[in-house]
Amino acid sequence: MFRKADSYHKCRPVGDLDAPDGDNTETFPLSSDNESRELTDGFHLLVDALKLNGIETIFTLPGIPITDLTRLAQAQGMRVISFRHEQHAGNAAAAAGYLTQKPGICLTVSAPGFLNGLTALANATTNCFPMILISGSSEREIVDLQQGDYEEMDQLAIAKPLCKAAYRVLHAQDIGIGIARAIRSALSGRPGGVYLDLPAKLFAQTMEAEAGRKSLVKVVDPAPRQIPAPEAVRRALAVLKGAKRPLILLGKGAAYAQADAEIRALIEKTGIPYLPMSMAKGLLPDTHAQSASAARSYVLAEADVVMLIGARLNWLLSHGKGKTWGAPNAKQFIQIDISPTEMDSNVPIAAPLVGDVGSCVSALLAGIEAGWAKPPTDWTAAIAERKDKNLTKMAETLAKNPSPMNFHSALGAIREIVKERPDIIVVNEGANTLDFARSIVDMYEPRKRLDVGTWGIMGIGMGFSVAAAVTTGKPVIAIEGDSAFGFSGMEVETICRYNLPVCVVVFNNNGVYKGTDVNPRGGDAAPTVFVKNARYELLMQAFGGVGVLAKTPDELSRAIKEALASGKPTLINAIIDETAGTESGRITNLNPQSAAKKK
Ligand code: ADP
Ligand code: TPW
Repeated sequence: MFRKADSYHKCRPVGDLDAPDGDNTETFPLSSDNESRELTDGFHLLVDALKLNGIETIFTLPGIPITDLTRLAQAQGMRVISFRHEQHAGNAAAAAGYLTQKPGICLTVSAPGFLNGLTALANATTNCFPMILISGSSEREIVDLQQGDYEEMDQLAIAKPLCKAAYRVLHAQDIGIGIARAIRSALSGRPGGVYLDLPAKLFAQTMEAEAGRKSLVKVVDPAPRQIPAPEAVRRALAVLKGAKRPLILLGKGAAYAQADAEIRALIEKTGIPYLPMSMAKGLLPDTHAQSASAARSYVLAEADVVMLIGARLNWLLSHGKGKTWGAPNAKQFIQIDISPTEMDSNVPIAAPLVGDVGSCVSALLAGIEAGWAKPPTDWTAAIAERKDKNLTKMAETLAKNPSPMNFHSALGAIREIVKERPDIIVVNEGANTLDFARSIVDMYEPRKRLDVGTWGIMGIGMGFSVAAAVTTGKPVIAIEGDSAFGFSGMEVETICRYNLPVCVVVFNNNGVYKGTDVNPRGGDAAPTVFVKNARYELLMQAFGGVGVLAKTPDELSRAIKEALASGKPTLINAIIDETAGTESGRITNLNPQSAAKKK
């Protein structure tokens, strides 16, 4: 952990580029009479502070001033996963945070590296995933006077509005408290992204090792349980009891909370039908009798009481109002959320239950006496009828085998594989590829589905896949639109370098949404189309992985099975009919031109 202040920086430059004016080698300022005094420095304190708090992995891209930090972290036994672009390191950190309930760490260089990581930090905050973006920064004195330092930027000011909290550490003795504050901010209450600004000078600062050791902080109970008030529990139970057509809506906050057994018990004991939001799929198996996914429109419109568990009434739920939700003001909402200000954000919440999902659900369970009446059968039977009808329709569609493949036939093959291997993690992005996969590929276990989340952001694919493989050791299937894949495609090299069991399936329909647009004036290609018949599989082969071209569901299925059996990085170029799909998938209505048409 700590070492005699002798060798580390004497034998290697602090930076990884030669300083413009020559030697940039630094030595510790030891006086002759304390040659054996034990010292530590910013580099070591940072690694020690993270390890002390059980953080074992760093997602990064090296450069001045953090190169040595990445080397030291690895030398000290941390897993250091080095990416080709900071956004993907940041996305990996965010997904790791979501999967493990420990903040994922993304470490970047200053200005441009920091900015590349910032999208991921903002996205993590939007998704309520805990992560910490740690960026090296330039000399404060020069930045503040805007004198033009190497990669000069006031990073702290820029990060602040885009994350939950932002801190800067100026002195080595404050590293311990800085890391502690970052961890607690990321994890407590509503989880989110935290920015930690570390000026280059800090890393080489030395202090007495013993004082350094004492300055470190092991955070006690970083995400304290938040117990709901008893009267709030009683109110929620009363509203639930009065319901004739109750519905439970599970969101990714419920999945994050890891209260899987309690949630399942609540749903099964009450007998209430439930709908999982995209990343809550698998919290209970999608094949569960009470799942109302296949009757989604019906239950949203008809339910009279809706209990939200870790889900916001944002655009993904039409803000809790409008046509989707049936007759105006005909519903009562119960909402379980750790963030008090989430209540009444879009519509009035009749019974707010502020607390962590585990505590709130346990409190509700405790209040449900043995004689709890299950929902009226006319409600559950009406749902079952619609479900059956829609599932039969889906089965008919999946049974077709068109040539070329369409989204359904390709996803039908993946659906069967996930059914056989429910421990696989599915990463999913694109437009049609996302929307169809969400409804076709059933999930069976909690936190096995990672996708574009609250923003519907493209580019999470390879970063999330790397994080999923690294943090769980489980195989990953990344179901990617060809446009979506392009945002992080270079990270296939990262996947090969760490030999991760990731199988990327590119749904290749020659463009964004589809590949059929034509420029009416001739000349340049239309903005949404790509090079036709692109050979994405060769990208994986370039780095020693397996690349396969699949034109039929059988070929696709065989290639995925081989990837799962071998554990080798694999990319399958799945050729999809370029006329299949719709503009923007299922959110066509959000396109300005369709809004204008409606007027
Ligand atoms: P989805 O997109 O799946 O509908 P959202 O991201 O909109 O889900 O909502 C997640 C919600 O869960 C957020 O409002 C967040 O505050 C909440 N949340 C996150 N973790 C917890 C937790 N441990 N307990 C209670 N609520 C939580
Ligand atoms: C960071 C806008 C939404 S979906 C999409 C884009 C560019 C790609 C759709 O094409 P793809 O999928 O992936 O080939 P498919 O199945 O329909 O063929 N930039 C960012 N985020 C978003 N959401 C966009 C642009 C977008």
